[in-house]
Amino acid sequence: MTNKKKIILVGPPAAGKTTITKVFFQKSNPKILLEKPLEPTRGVHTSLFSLFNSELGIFDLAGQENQNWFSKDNDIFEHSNIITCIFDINSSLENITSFLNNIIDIKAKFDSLSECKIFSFLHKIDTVDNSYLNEKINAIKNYYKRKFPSNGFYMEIFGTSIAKENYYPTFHILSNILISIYPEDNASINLSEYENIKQDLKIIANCKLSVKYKVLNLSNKFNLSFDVLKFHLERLDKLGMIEYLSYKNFIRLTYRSELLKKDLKKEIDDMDKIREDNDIKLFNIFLNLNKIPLSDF
Ligand SMILES: Nc1nc2c(ncn2[C@@H]2O[C@H](COP(=O)(O)OP(=O)(O)O)[C@@H](O)[C@H]2O)c(=O)[nH]1
Ligand SMILES: [Mg+2]
Repeated sequence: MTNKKKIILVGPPAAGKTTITKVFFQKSNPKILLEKPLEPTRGVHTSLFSLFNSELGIFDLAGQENQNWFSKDNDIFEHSNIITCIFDINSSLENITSFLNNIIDIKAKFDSLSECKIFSFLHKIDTVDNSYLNEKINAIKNYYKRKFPSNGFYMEIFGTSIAKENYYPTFHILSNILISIYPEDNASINLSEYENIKQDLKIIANCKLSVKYKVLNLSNKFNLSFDVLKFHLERLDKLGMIEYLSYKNFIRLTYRSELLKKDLKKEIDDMDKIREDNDIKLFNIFLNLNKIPLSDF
């Protein structure tokens, strides 16, 4: 049996938990999810993946049922590797800390959570300015310094959002959190895979947005054999970077690529410097992530 990893997303209703899961783990278009809100989640929404020889469960807990998660149903938290608490950045300090206090109590209650890491996202930072975000983070940190003056309570707090300018920074935060529960060598990238990812990125960098490309022609454009090109296109499709059109005879870059392209050009010119780059790590993680049917878990 491979090992199991468990990540919980929890927070007040309408904070953005389901949106985050859908946008980053299910390739949903962030533009559409900002315009067309989702139905509130009922109970727990579970997504299962395989990643680096583990079974990874991501549990999105309905905010409407928080009182149950904190009382009679609190065994849902057992054996979590990570609990990510998601708040609307505009929530009051009092609401945020009283929610976090419940999570701290739960962590203390279960032995299986002794190694569990707690993170907080102050989400929807696109609705505030940077100074407000920093003030809020400091206010939360100061509250916990006062509450636990001796040993403290260490928790990383991030500002997140699915809006255009925050999309990749947030994606990188999530990837780094995800990778933090795996041994380092699991996620190391060998030279041939590094070259593969470099080629994936070159295809994105050198295709224009909104243009339909004939797959046959791309083989010439990138000087790749048809099979090698197809290999890269399958990877880019898996990452949600391209979409296939006309029975896979054509491709087009997606909105995910559009957001990535903004920073990509300068990196591509200096590829050797980006071995440790966040985008390479992100590609590596999400290329290794495979959805598994619920019944197999
Ligand atoms: N401005 C803004 N709104 C967001 C963001 N993420 C989610 N939302 C909105 O927040 C609302 C609640 O999202 P949802 O994912 O259903 O929240 P949940 O109850 O925590 O699962 C929806 O209307 C989303 O469009 C974001 O990054 N910025
Ligand atoms: Mg939800």
